[in-house]
Amino acid sequence: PDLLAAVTKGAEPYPIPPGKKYQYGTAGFRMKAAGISNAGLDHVIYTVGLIAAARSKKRNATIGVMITASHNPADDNGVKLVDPMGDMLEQSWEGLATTLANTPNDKLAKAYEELVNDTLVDEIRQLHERPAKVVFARDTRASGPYLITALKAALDAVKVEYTDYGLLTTPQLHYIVRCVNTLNSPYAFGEPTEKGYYEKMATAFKTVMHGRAIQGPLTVDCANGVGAPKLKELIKYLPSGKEGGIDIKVVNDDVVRPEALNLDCGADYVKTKQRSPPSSAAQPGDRCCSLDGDADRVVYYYTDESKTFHLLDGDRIATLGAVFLADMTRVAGIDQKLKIGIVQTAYANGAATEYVEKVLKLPVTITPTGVKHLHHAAARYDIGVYFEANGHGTVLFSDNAIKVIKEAVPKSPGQKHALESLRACIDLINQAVGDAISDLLFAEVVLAHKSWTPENWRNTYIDLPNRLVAVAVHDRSIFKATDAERRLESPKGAQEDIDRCCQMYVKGRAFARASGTEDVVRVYAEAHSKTEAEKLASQVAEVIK
Ligand code: NG1
Ligand code: ZN
Repeated sequence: PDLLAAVTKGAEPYPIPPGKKYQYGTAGFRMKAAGISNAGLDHVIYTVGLIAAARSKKRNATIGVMITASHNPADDNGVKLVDPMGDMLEQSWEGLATTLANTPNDKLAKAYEELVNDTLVDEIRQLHERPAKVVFARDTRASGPYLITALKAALDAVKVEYTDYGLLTTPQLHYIVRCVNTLNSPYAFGEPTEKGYYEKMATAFKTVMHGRAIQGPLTVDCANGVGAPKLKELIKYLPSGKEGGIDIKVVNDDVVRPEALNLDCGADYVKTKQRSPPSSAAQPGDRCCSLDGDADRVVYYYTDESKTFHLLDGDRIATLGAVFLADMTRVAGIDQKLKIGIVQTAYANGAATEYVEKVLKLPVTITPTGVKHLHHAAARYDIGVYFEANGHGTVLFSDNAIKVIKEAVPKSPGQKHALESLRACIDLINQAVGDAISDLLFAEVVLAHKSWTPENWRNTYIDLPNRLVAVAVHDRSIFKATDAERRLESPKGAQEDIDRCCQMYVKGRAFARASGTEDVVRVYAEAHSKTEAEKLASQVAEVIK
């Protein structure tokens, strides 16, 4: 009863504004935070504190809470929950989080009690007694510190032990959660500190590099977000170009002016506008990449001698990584024991899919949009490489793969080198979640091994011209997709119309699906020329309107 009174009391400063409806979406809760109490994000965060406590009791493990709105404008903010192994909150709990967020303060204590009671019926007594632990962090947004106050109020009310990690990238928090929960186990992930993260990555990087230097500097656009100070910190642990390592130039690192975040820079800008940030001083041929506001997405790009911009997106990073890992397992003589595959969504360029299947001869799985779908599909391979075209992804190694790689006995110096590289890749790649900083180091390592320029990388296959448009519709809920979102099953007849449009073009492929994060239907189209891809996209948009 004391506890429940505390929940009600603690919630007082954070009432739910009238008429608000919240939904735990693909990326947690996200909304405008300017005039926070108008949007009620503080109320949402308070309820997320309660959910984190209940989830921690249920799983008997530490749960993570990250306050960020990723690539969204500086005025927005949001929150996502991290499950014990550093993965995203289990889907069945998203509904519970939504219900609690929509509960007014006077009913919150009761709702929390029911939540804890219902989640594990036969352990009711222990569950309320069970200690809970939560760790949290935030990105650089101005609204972050206030929202942390709301989160702490909830955790204090339900007497949960917590650690405030201050500013972190989203993947760093996922890393910490996994480390805390695997400490002293055979699956220990690392030291649960920021320093532990840098040391693990730097050690792995040095091992895979074998003293080989990376040619030319890499320019990293940090979207004026939390990735900037964190990448600068990591650089202190990495060998420089002269020492057989890498030279990284950090740009768009202004975290002092909050409004600069994601403004005319960052991964989302580069991917959607298909151009370099206007502030870029890169010269033709320079290797560049852009992170998003919480550093869980990365895309590469360069301009050629004629100043034409070339994007090397998530599909490219996936194929680059898969080529390297497949080569290394072959050299190490363990390729017969490991099933390597790539996971994409329908937004992957058709040329990328064809390259993987026909040239690399690796299997491809297509899943619905959203990294949780890709992550689960990748876990079915021994080495599963997954990326969304927009740059969110990573590589997963199965327990079997880790065992095979760790236990293999080399029969030659070549095999020894390959096995050491594979072992280091297991550490270099943040398997908890897609991590821009870890992904870019991995991409750099592969480019160095192959002595590839960005142009060599681009020449592995040429993207089909494509067009992505957002179509405003009256009610997007009538658009029901099937077959990994590549076909519409409703409204009736729409898919037949789309098929007819596609048949009119060489290499024509198009699909329409309702967005999970915005009130629009997205139409993607590709064809063998730019004009045709654009025509196809507008024809399909007409079908949808
Ligand atoms: P929606 O709005 O459902 O298309 C977008 C991105 C996803 C993913 C999520 C989560 C595209 C086409 N879609 O999803 O890839 O990143 O946001 O942030 O880029
Ligand atoms: Zn992000």
